[in-house]
Amino acid sequence: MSIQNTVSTWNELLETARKNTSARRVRRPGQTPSTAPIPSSLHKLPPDTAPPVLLYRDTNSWCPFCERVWFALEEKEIPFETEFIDLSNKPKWYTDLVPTTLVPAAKIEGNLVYESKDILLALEERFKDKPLLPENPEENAIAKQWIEDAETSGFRDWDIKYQETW
Ligand SMILES: N[C@@H](CCC(=O)N[C@@H](CS)C(=O)NCC(=O)O)C(=O)O
Repeated sequence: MSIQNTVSTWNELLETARKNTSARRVRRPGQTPSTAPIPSSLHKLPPDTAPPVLLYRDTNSWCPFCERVWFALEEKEIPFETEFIDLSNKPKWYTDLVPTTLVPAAKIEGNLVYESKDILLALEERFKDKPLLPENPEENAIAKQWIEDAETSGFRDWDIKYQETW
């Protein structure tokens, strides 16, 4: 078989992806990123209702601090919108808005929260239906320490610690 016959078209790849994942993406012609995931809980909102959370994240989709906030939003089934920030050319409105000028940041019902740890804790506090942290106070404290460690020691160190713990 020639190489040409083994290469899928974008549409074939899209079909394969659709069959194998429930995630849906929206096309963003002429923008970066060129596609973006559609939050799985947006459909829970009544029509013409603004989602309670606006997430500011990187255009690259590699920021681990943004990813953990995104995971939490999806796991907790919170409807949200995303605003992408180009880290190589941050807009002035963003650097004026967020004191650290880093991503992620979020507006939770209009209130600005930045630092991924603080966003995670604020989401947990405000949206209690699907808690991600354990109820047991001792376990809760350990989980919060992990959230802290992932930020201060880096994700690689935290991964090693996690594997050693379990
Ligand atoms: N402690 C911060 C770290 C965030 C962070 O380092 N974000 C990086 C992207 S992964 C960033 O905004 N970099 C842009 C810059 O340094 O100007 C948090 O947990 O939110």
